Amino acid sequence: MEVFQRRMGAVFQPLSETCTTRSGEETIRWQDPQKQSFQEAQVVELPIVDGLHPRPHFLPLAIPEDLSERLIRLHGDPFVWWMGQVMTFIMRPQKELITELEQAKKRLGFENPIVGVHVRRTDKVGTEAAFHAIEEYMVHVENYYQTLMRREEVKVKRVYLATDDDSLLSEAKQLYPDYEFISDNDISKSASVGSRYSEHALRGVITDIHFLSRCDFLVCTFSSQVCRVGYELMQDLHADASSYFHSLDDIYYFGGQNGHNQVAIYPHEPQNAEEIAFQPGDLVGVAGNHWDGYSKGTNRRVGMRSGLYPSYKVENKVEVAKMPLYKEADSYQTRS
Ligand SMILES: Nc1nc2c(ncn2[C@@H]2O[C@H](COP(=O)(O)OP(=O)(O)O)[C@@H](O)[C@H]2O)c(=O)[nH]1
Ligand SMILES: [Mg+2]
Repeated sequence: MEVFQRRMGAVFQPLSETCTTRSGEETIRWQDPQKQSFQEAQVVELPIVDGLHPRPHFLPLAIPEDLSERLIRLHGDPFVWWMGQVMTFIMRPQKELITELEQAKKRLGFENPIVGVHVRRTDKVGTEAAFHAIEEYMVHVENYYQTLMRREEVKVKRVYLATDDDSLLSEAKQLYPDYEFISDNDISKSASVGSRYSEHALRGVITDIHFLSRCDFLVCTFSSQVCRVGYELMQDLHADASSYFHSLDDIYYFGGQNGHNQVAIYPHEPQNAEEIAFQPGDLVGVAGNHWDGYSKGTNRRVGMRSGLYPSYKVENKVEVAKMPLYKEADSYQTRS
């Protein structure tokens, strides 16, 4: 824990200038915020988000009520914008890191337009995600540039390649000689399972996430937290960057989130045994998008059976929660 705090302090500014220690007169574990013991405690210890109980309404994927009306009107995925704000704050760089990132930008020749490709391999493949060859990513990179070239002249098709597989850069360069790959192979080497917990590797992954967030479009697997953070940070730099990505696997999620629901906007009659039915207004718990026009999920009104449905027949349900300042904590709401 201390090592973690020291390392994070070396790269990011502290979350608070005044609240800098985790010790206090009353230290309690997370509990119902309406209890007096919670309100009087100086320090509340939080477990990892999956273990948080009771589960407050303001957990992801909720957005703050006071911003909700404007956010829903202006942004294609309000929660991602909100998390982008939170992450941009948490990751405010120390001076030294700013200099390092500026130097890396010059050294690597990072310039827009550029498409960010994140390829997560090593320990993830076969455990939490499937293997995807570079060709699967490059189809979407090429699509992006074909569309862009109809609007403007593109002299160089640049790709920022972030990966924990240090053999991928040379493979990509060989297969795609008409692209310019911007990538730091030493960072990929440092991301190997044996060395990724060093301070050097920490700076490497921060650098990769920083440049992914500065790309014009991301092609990656949202099963990886690395790309999801890049996508979140990206939202701070555009009015609405909610569609500036292509994920080869999962839809966007926040690890440990409360359920992700959609609302049916058109009725659906199953065309075969694999599909589910719904009526406009039904709540659909979404499990994933097959990226072929169909998503998979459960009609919460009818029961537990999950099945396929056309993705265009639903829209995201944006969860809204009160996120008051600490002094107003008695108005926190929880659900068990
Ligand atoms: N530098 C760098 N490190 C990576 C990259 N992808 C994965 N890693 C390493 O792998 C770790 C994976 O972290 P984790 O939060 O578990 O994300 P996930 O397993 O990809 O969902 C990161 O903290 C890095 O150490 C990458 O593209 N660049
Ligand atoms: Mg992981």
